[in-house]
Amino acid sequence: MIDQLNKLRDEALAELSSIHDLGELEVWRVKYLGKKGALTAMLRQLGTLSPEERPAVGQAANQVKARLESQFAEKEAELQQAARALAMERERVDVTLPGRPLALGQLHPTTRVLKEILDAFVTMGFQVVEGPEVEWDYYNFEALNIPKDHPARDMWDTFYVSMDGKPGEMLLRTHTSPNQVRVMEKTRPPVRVIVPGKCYRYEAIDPSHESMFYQVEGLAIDENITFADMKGTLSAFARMLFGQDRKVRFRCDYFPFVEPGVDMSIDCYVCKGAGCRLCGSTGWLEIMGAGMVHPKELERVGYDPSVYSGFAFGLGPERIAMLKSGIDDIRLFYSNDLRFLRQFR
Ligand code: 2NM
Repeated sequence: MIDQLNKLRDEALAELSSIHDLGELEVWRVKYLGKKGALTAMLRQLGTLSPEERPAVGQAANQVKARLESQFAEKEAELQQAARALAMERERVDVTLPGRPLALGQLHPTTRVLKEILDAFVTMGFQVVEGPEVEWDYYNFEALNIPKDHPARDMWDTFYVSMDGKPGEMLLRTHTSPNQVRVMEKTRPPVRVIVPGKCYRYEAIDPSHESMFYQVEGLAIDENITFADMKGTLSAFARMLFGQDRKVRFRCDYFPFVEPGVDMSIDCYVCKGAGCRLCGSTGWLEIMGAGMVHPKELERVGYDPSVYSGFAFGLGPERIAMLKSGIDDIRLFYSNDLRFLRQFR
């Protein structure tokens, strides 16, 4: 029986040496040391031995048991240590790697050019003022010399908001001028304001017309303000945005709220007048409308037109952005195509 015990020990130890993970080790433990294991079975047979044989075999059996248990414990510790090391290795972080870049947003192309436009006028002493996008018919039309039956209304069709008792009296503003009127009602000259904001028109949408767009309008009222002041201010603005060597051109235009009214163009900075696609071979790019505020406007807000005069102007930031960045379709601005928007960093 001692031979059998030694044989069992040698087999068990040989098997143990080829074990590489904790799962196999558990199988080994059950096979040799478990309740129904090989060694346990032999220990049970001790009872069948004669009293003379029993001490020697018993001692040998206990030695084998002790040996297997201690080898098992050693192997278990070794494998647990290896498993921990492996887990550590898997979770290893290379702290010297550069960080992941944050996904930074950027300003919308309209916002960017809006800031540029406002900065230019703020530099010249204008204050930025904002006002309501939903307006009364009075401020959007009547107070701007556009009475209900006047054909000029055709230039600014819009979206009407229904209001109890006053149908058709409230609307989405078609320009930011109503807010200039509000400023004049609230303050006395000198006035130097610039009014940015969203405007709305009932338009047939095409590459140069949207039903929502931005406007920047400006107003300067004081004693002795002349047409020359207007030309000087607007020329300085055009050169700040499009380059100091820009030429400017003013031509007659009609707006009901000014007299005289003009539009301003800059010489085409792409072809320098030679003619190209951007300027439609005219050599000129129209960038804004302007004029001397109509005396009736001044009277309506209580300014004496024999004492005060002034100029007003309006421009579209999307159009300015289109000219500056070579964008050929205004619809790109508000259709949320990230491929378009991400180009403006
Ligand atoms: C333009 C062109 C010309 C304008 C006039 C006024 C007001 F309220 F003072 F009468 N605000 N803006 C004006 C004048 C706007 O946009 C093309």
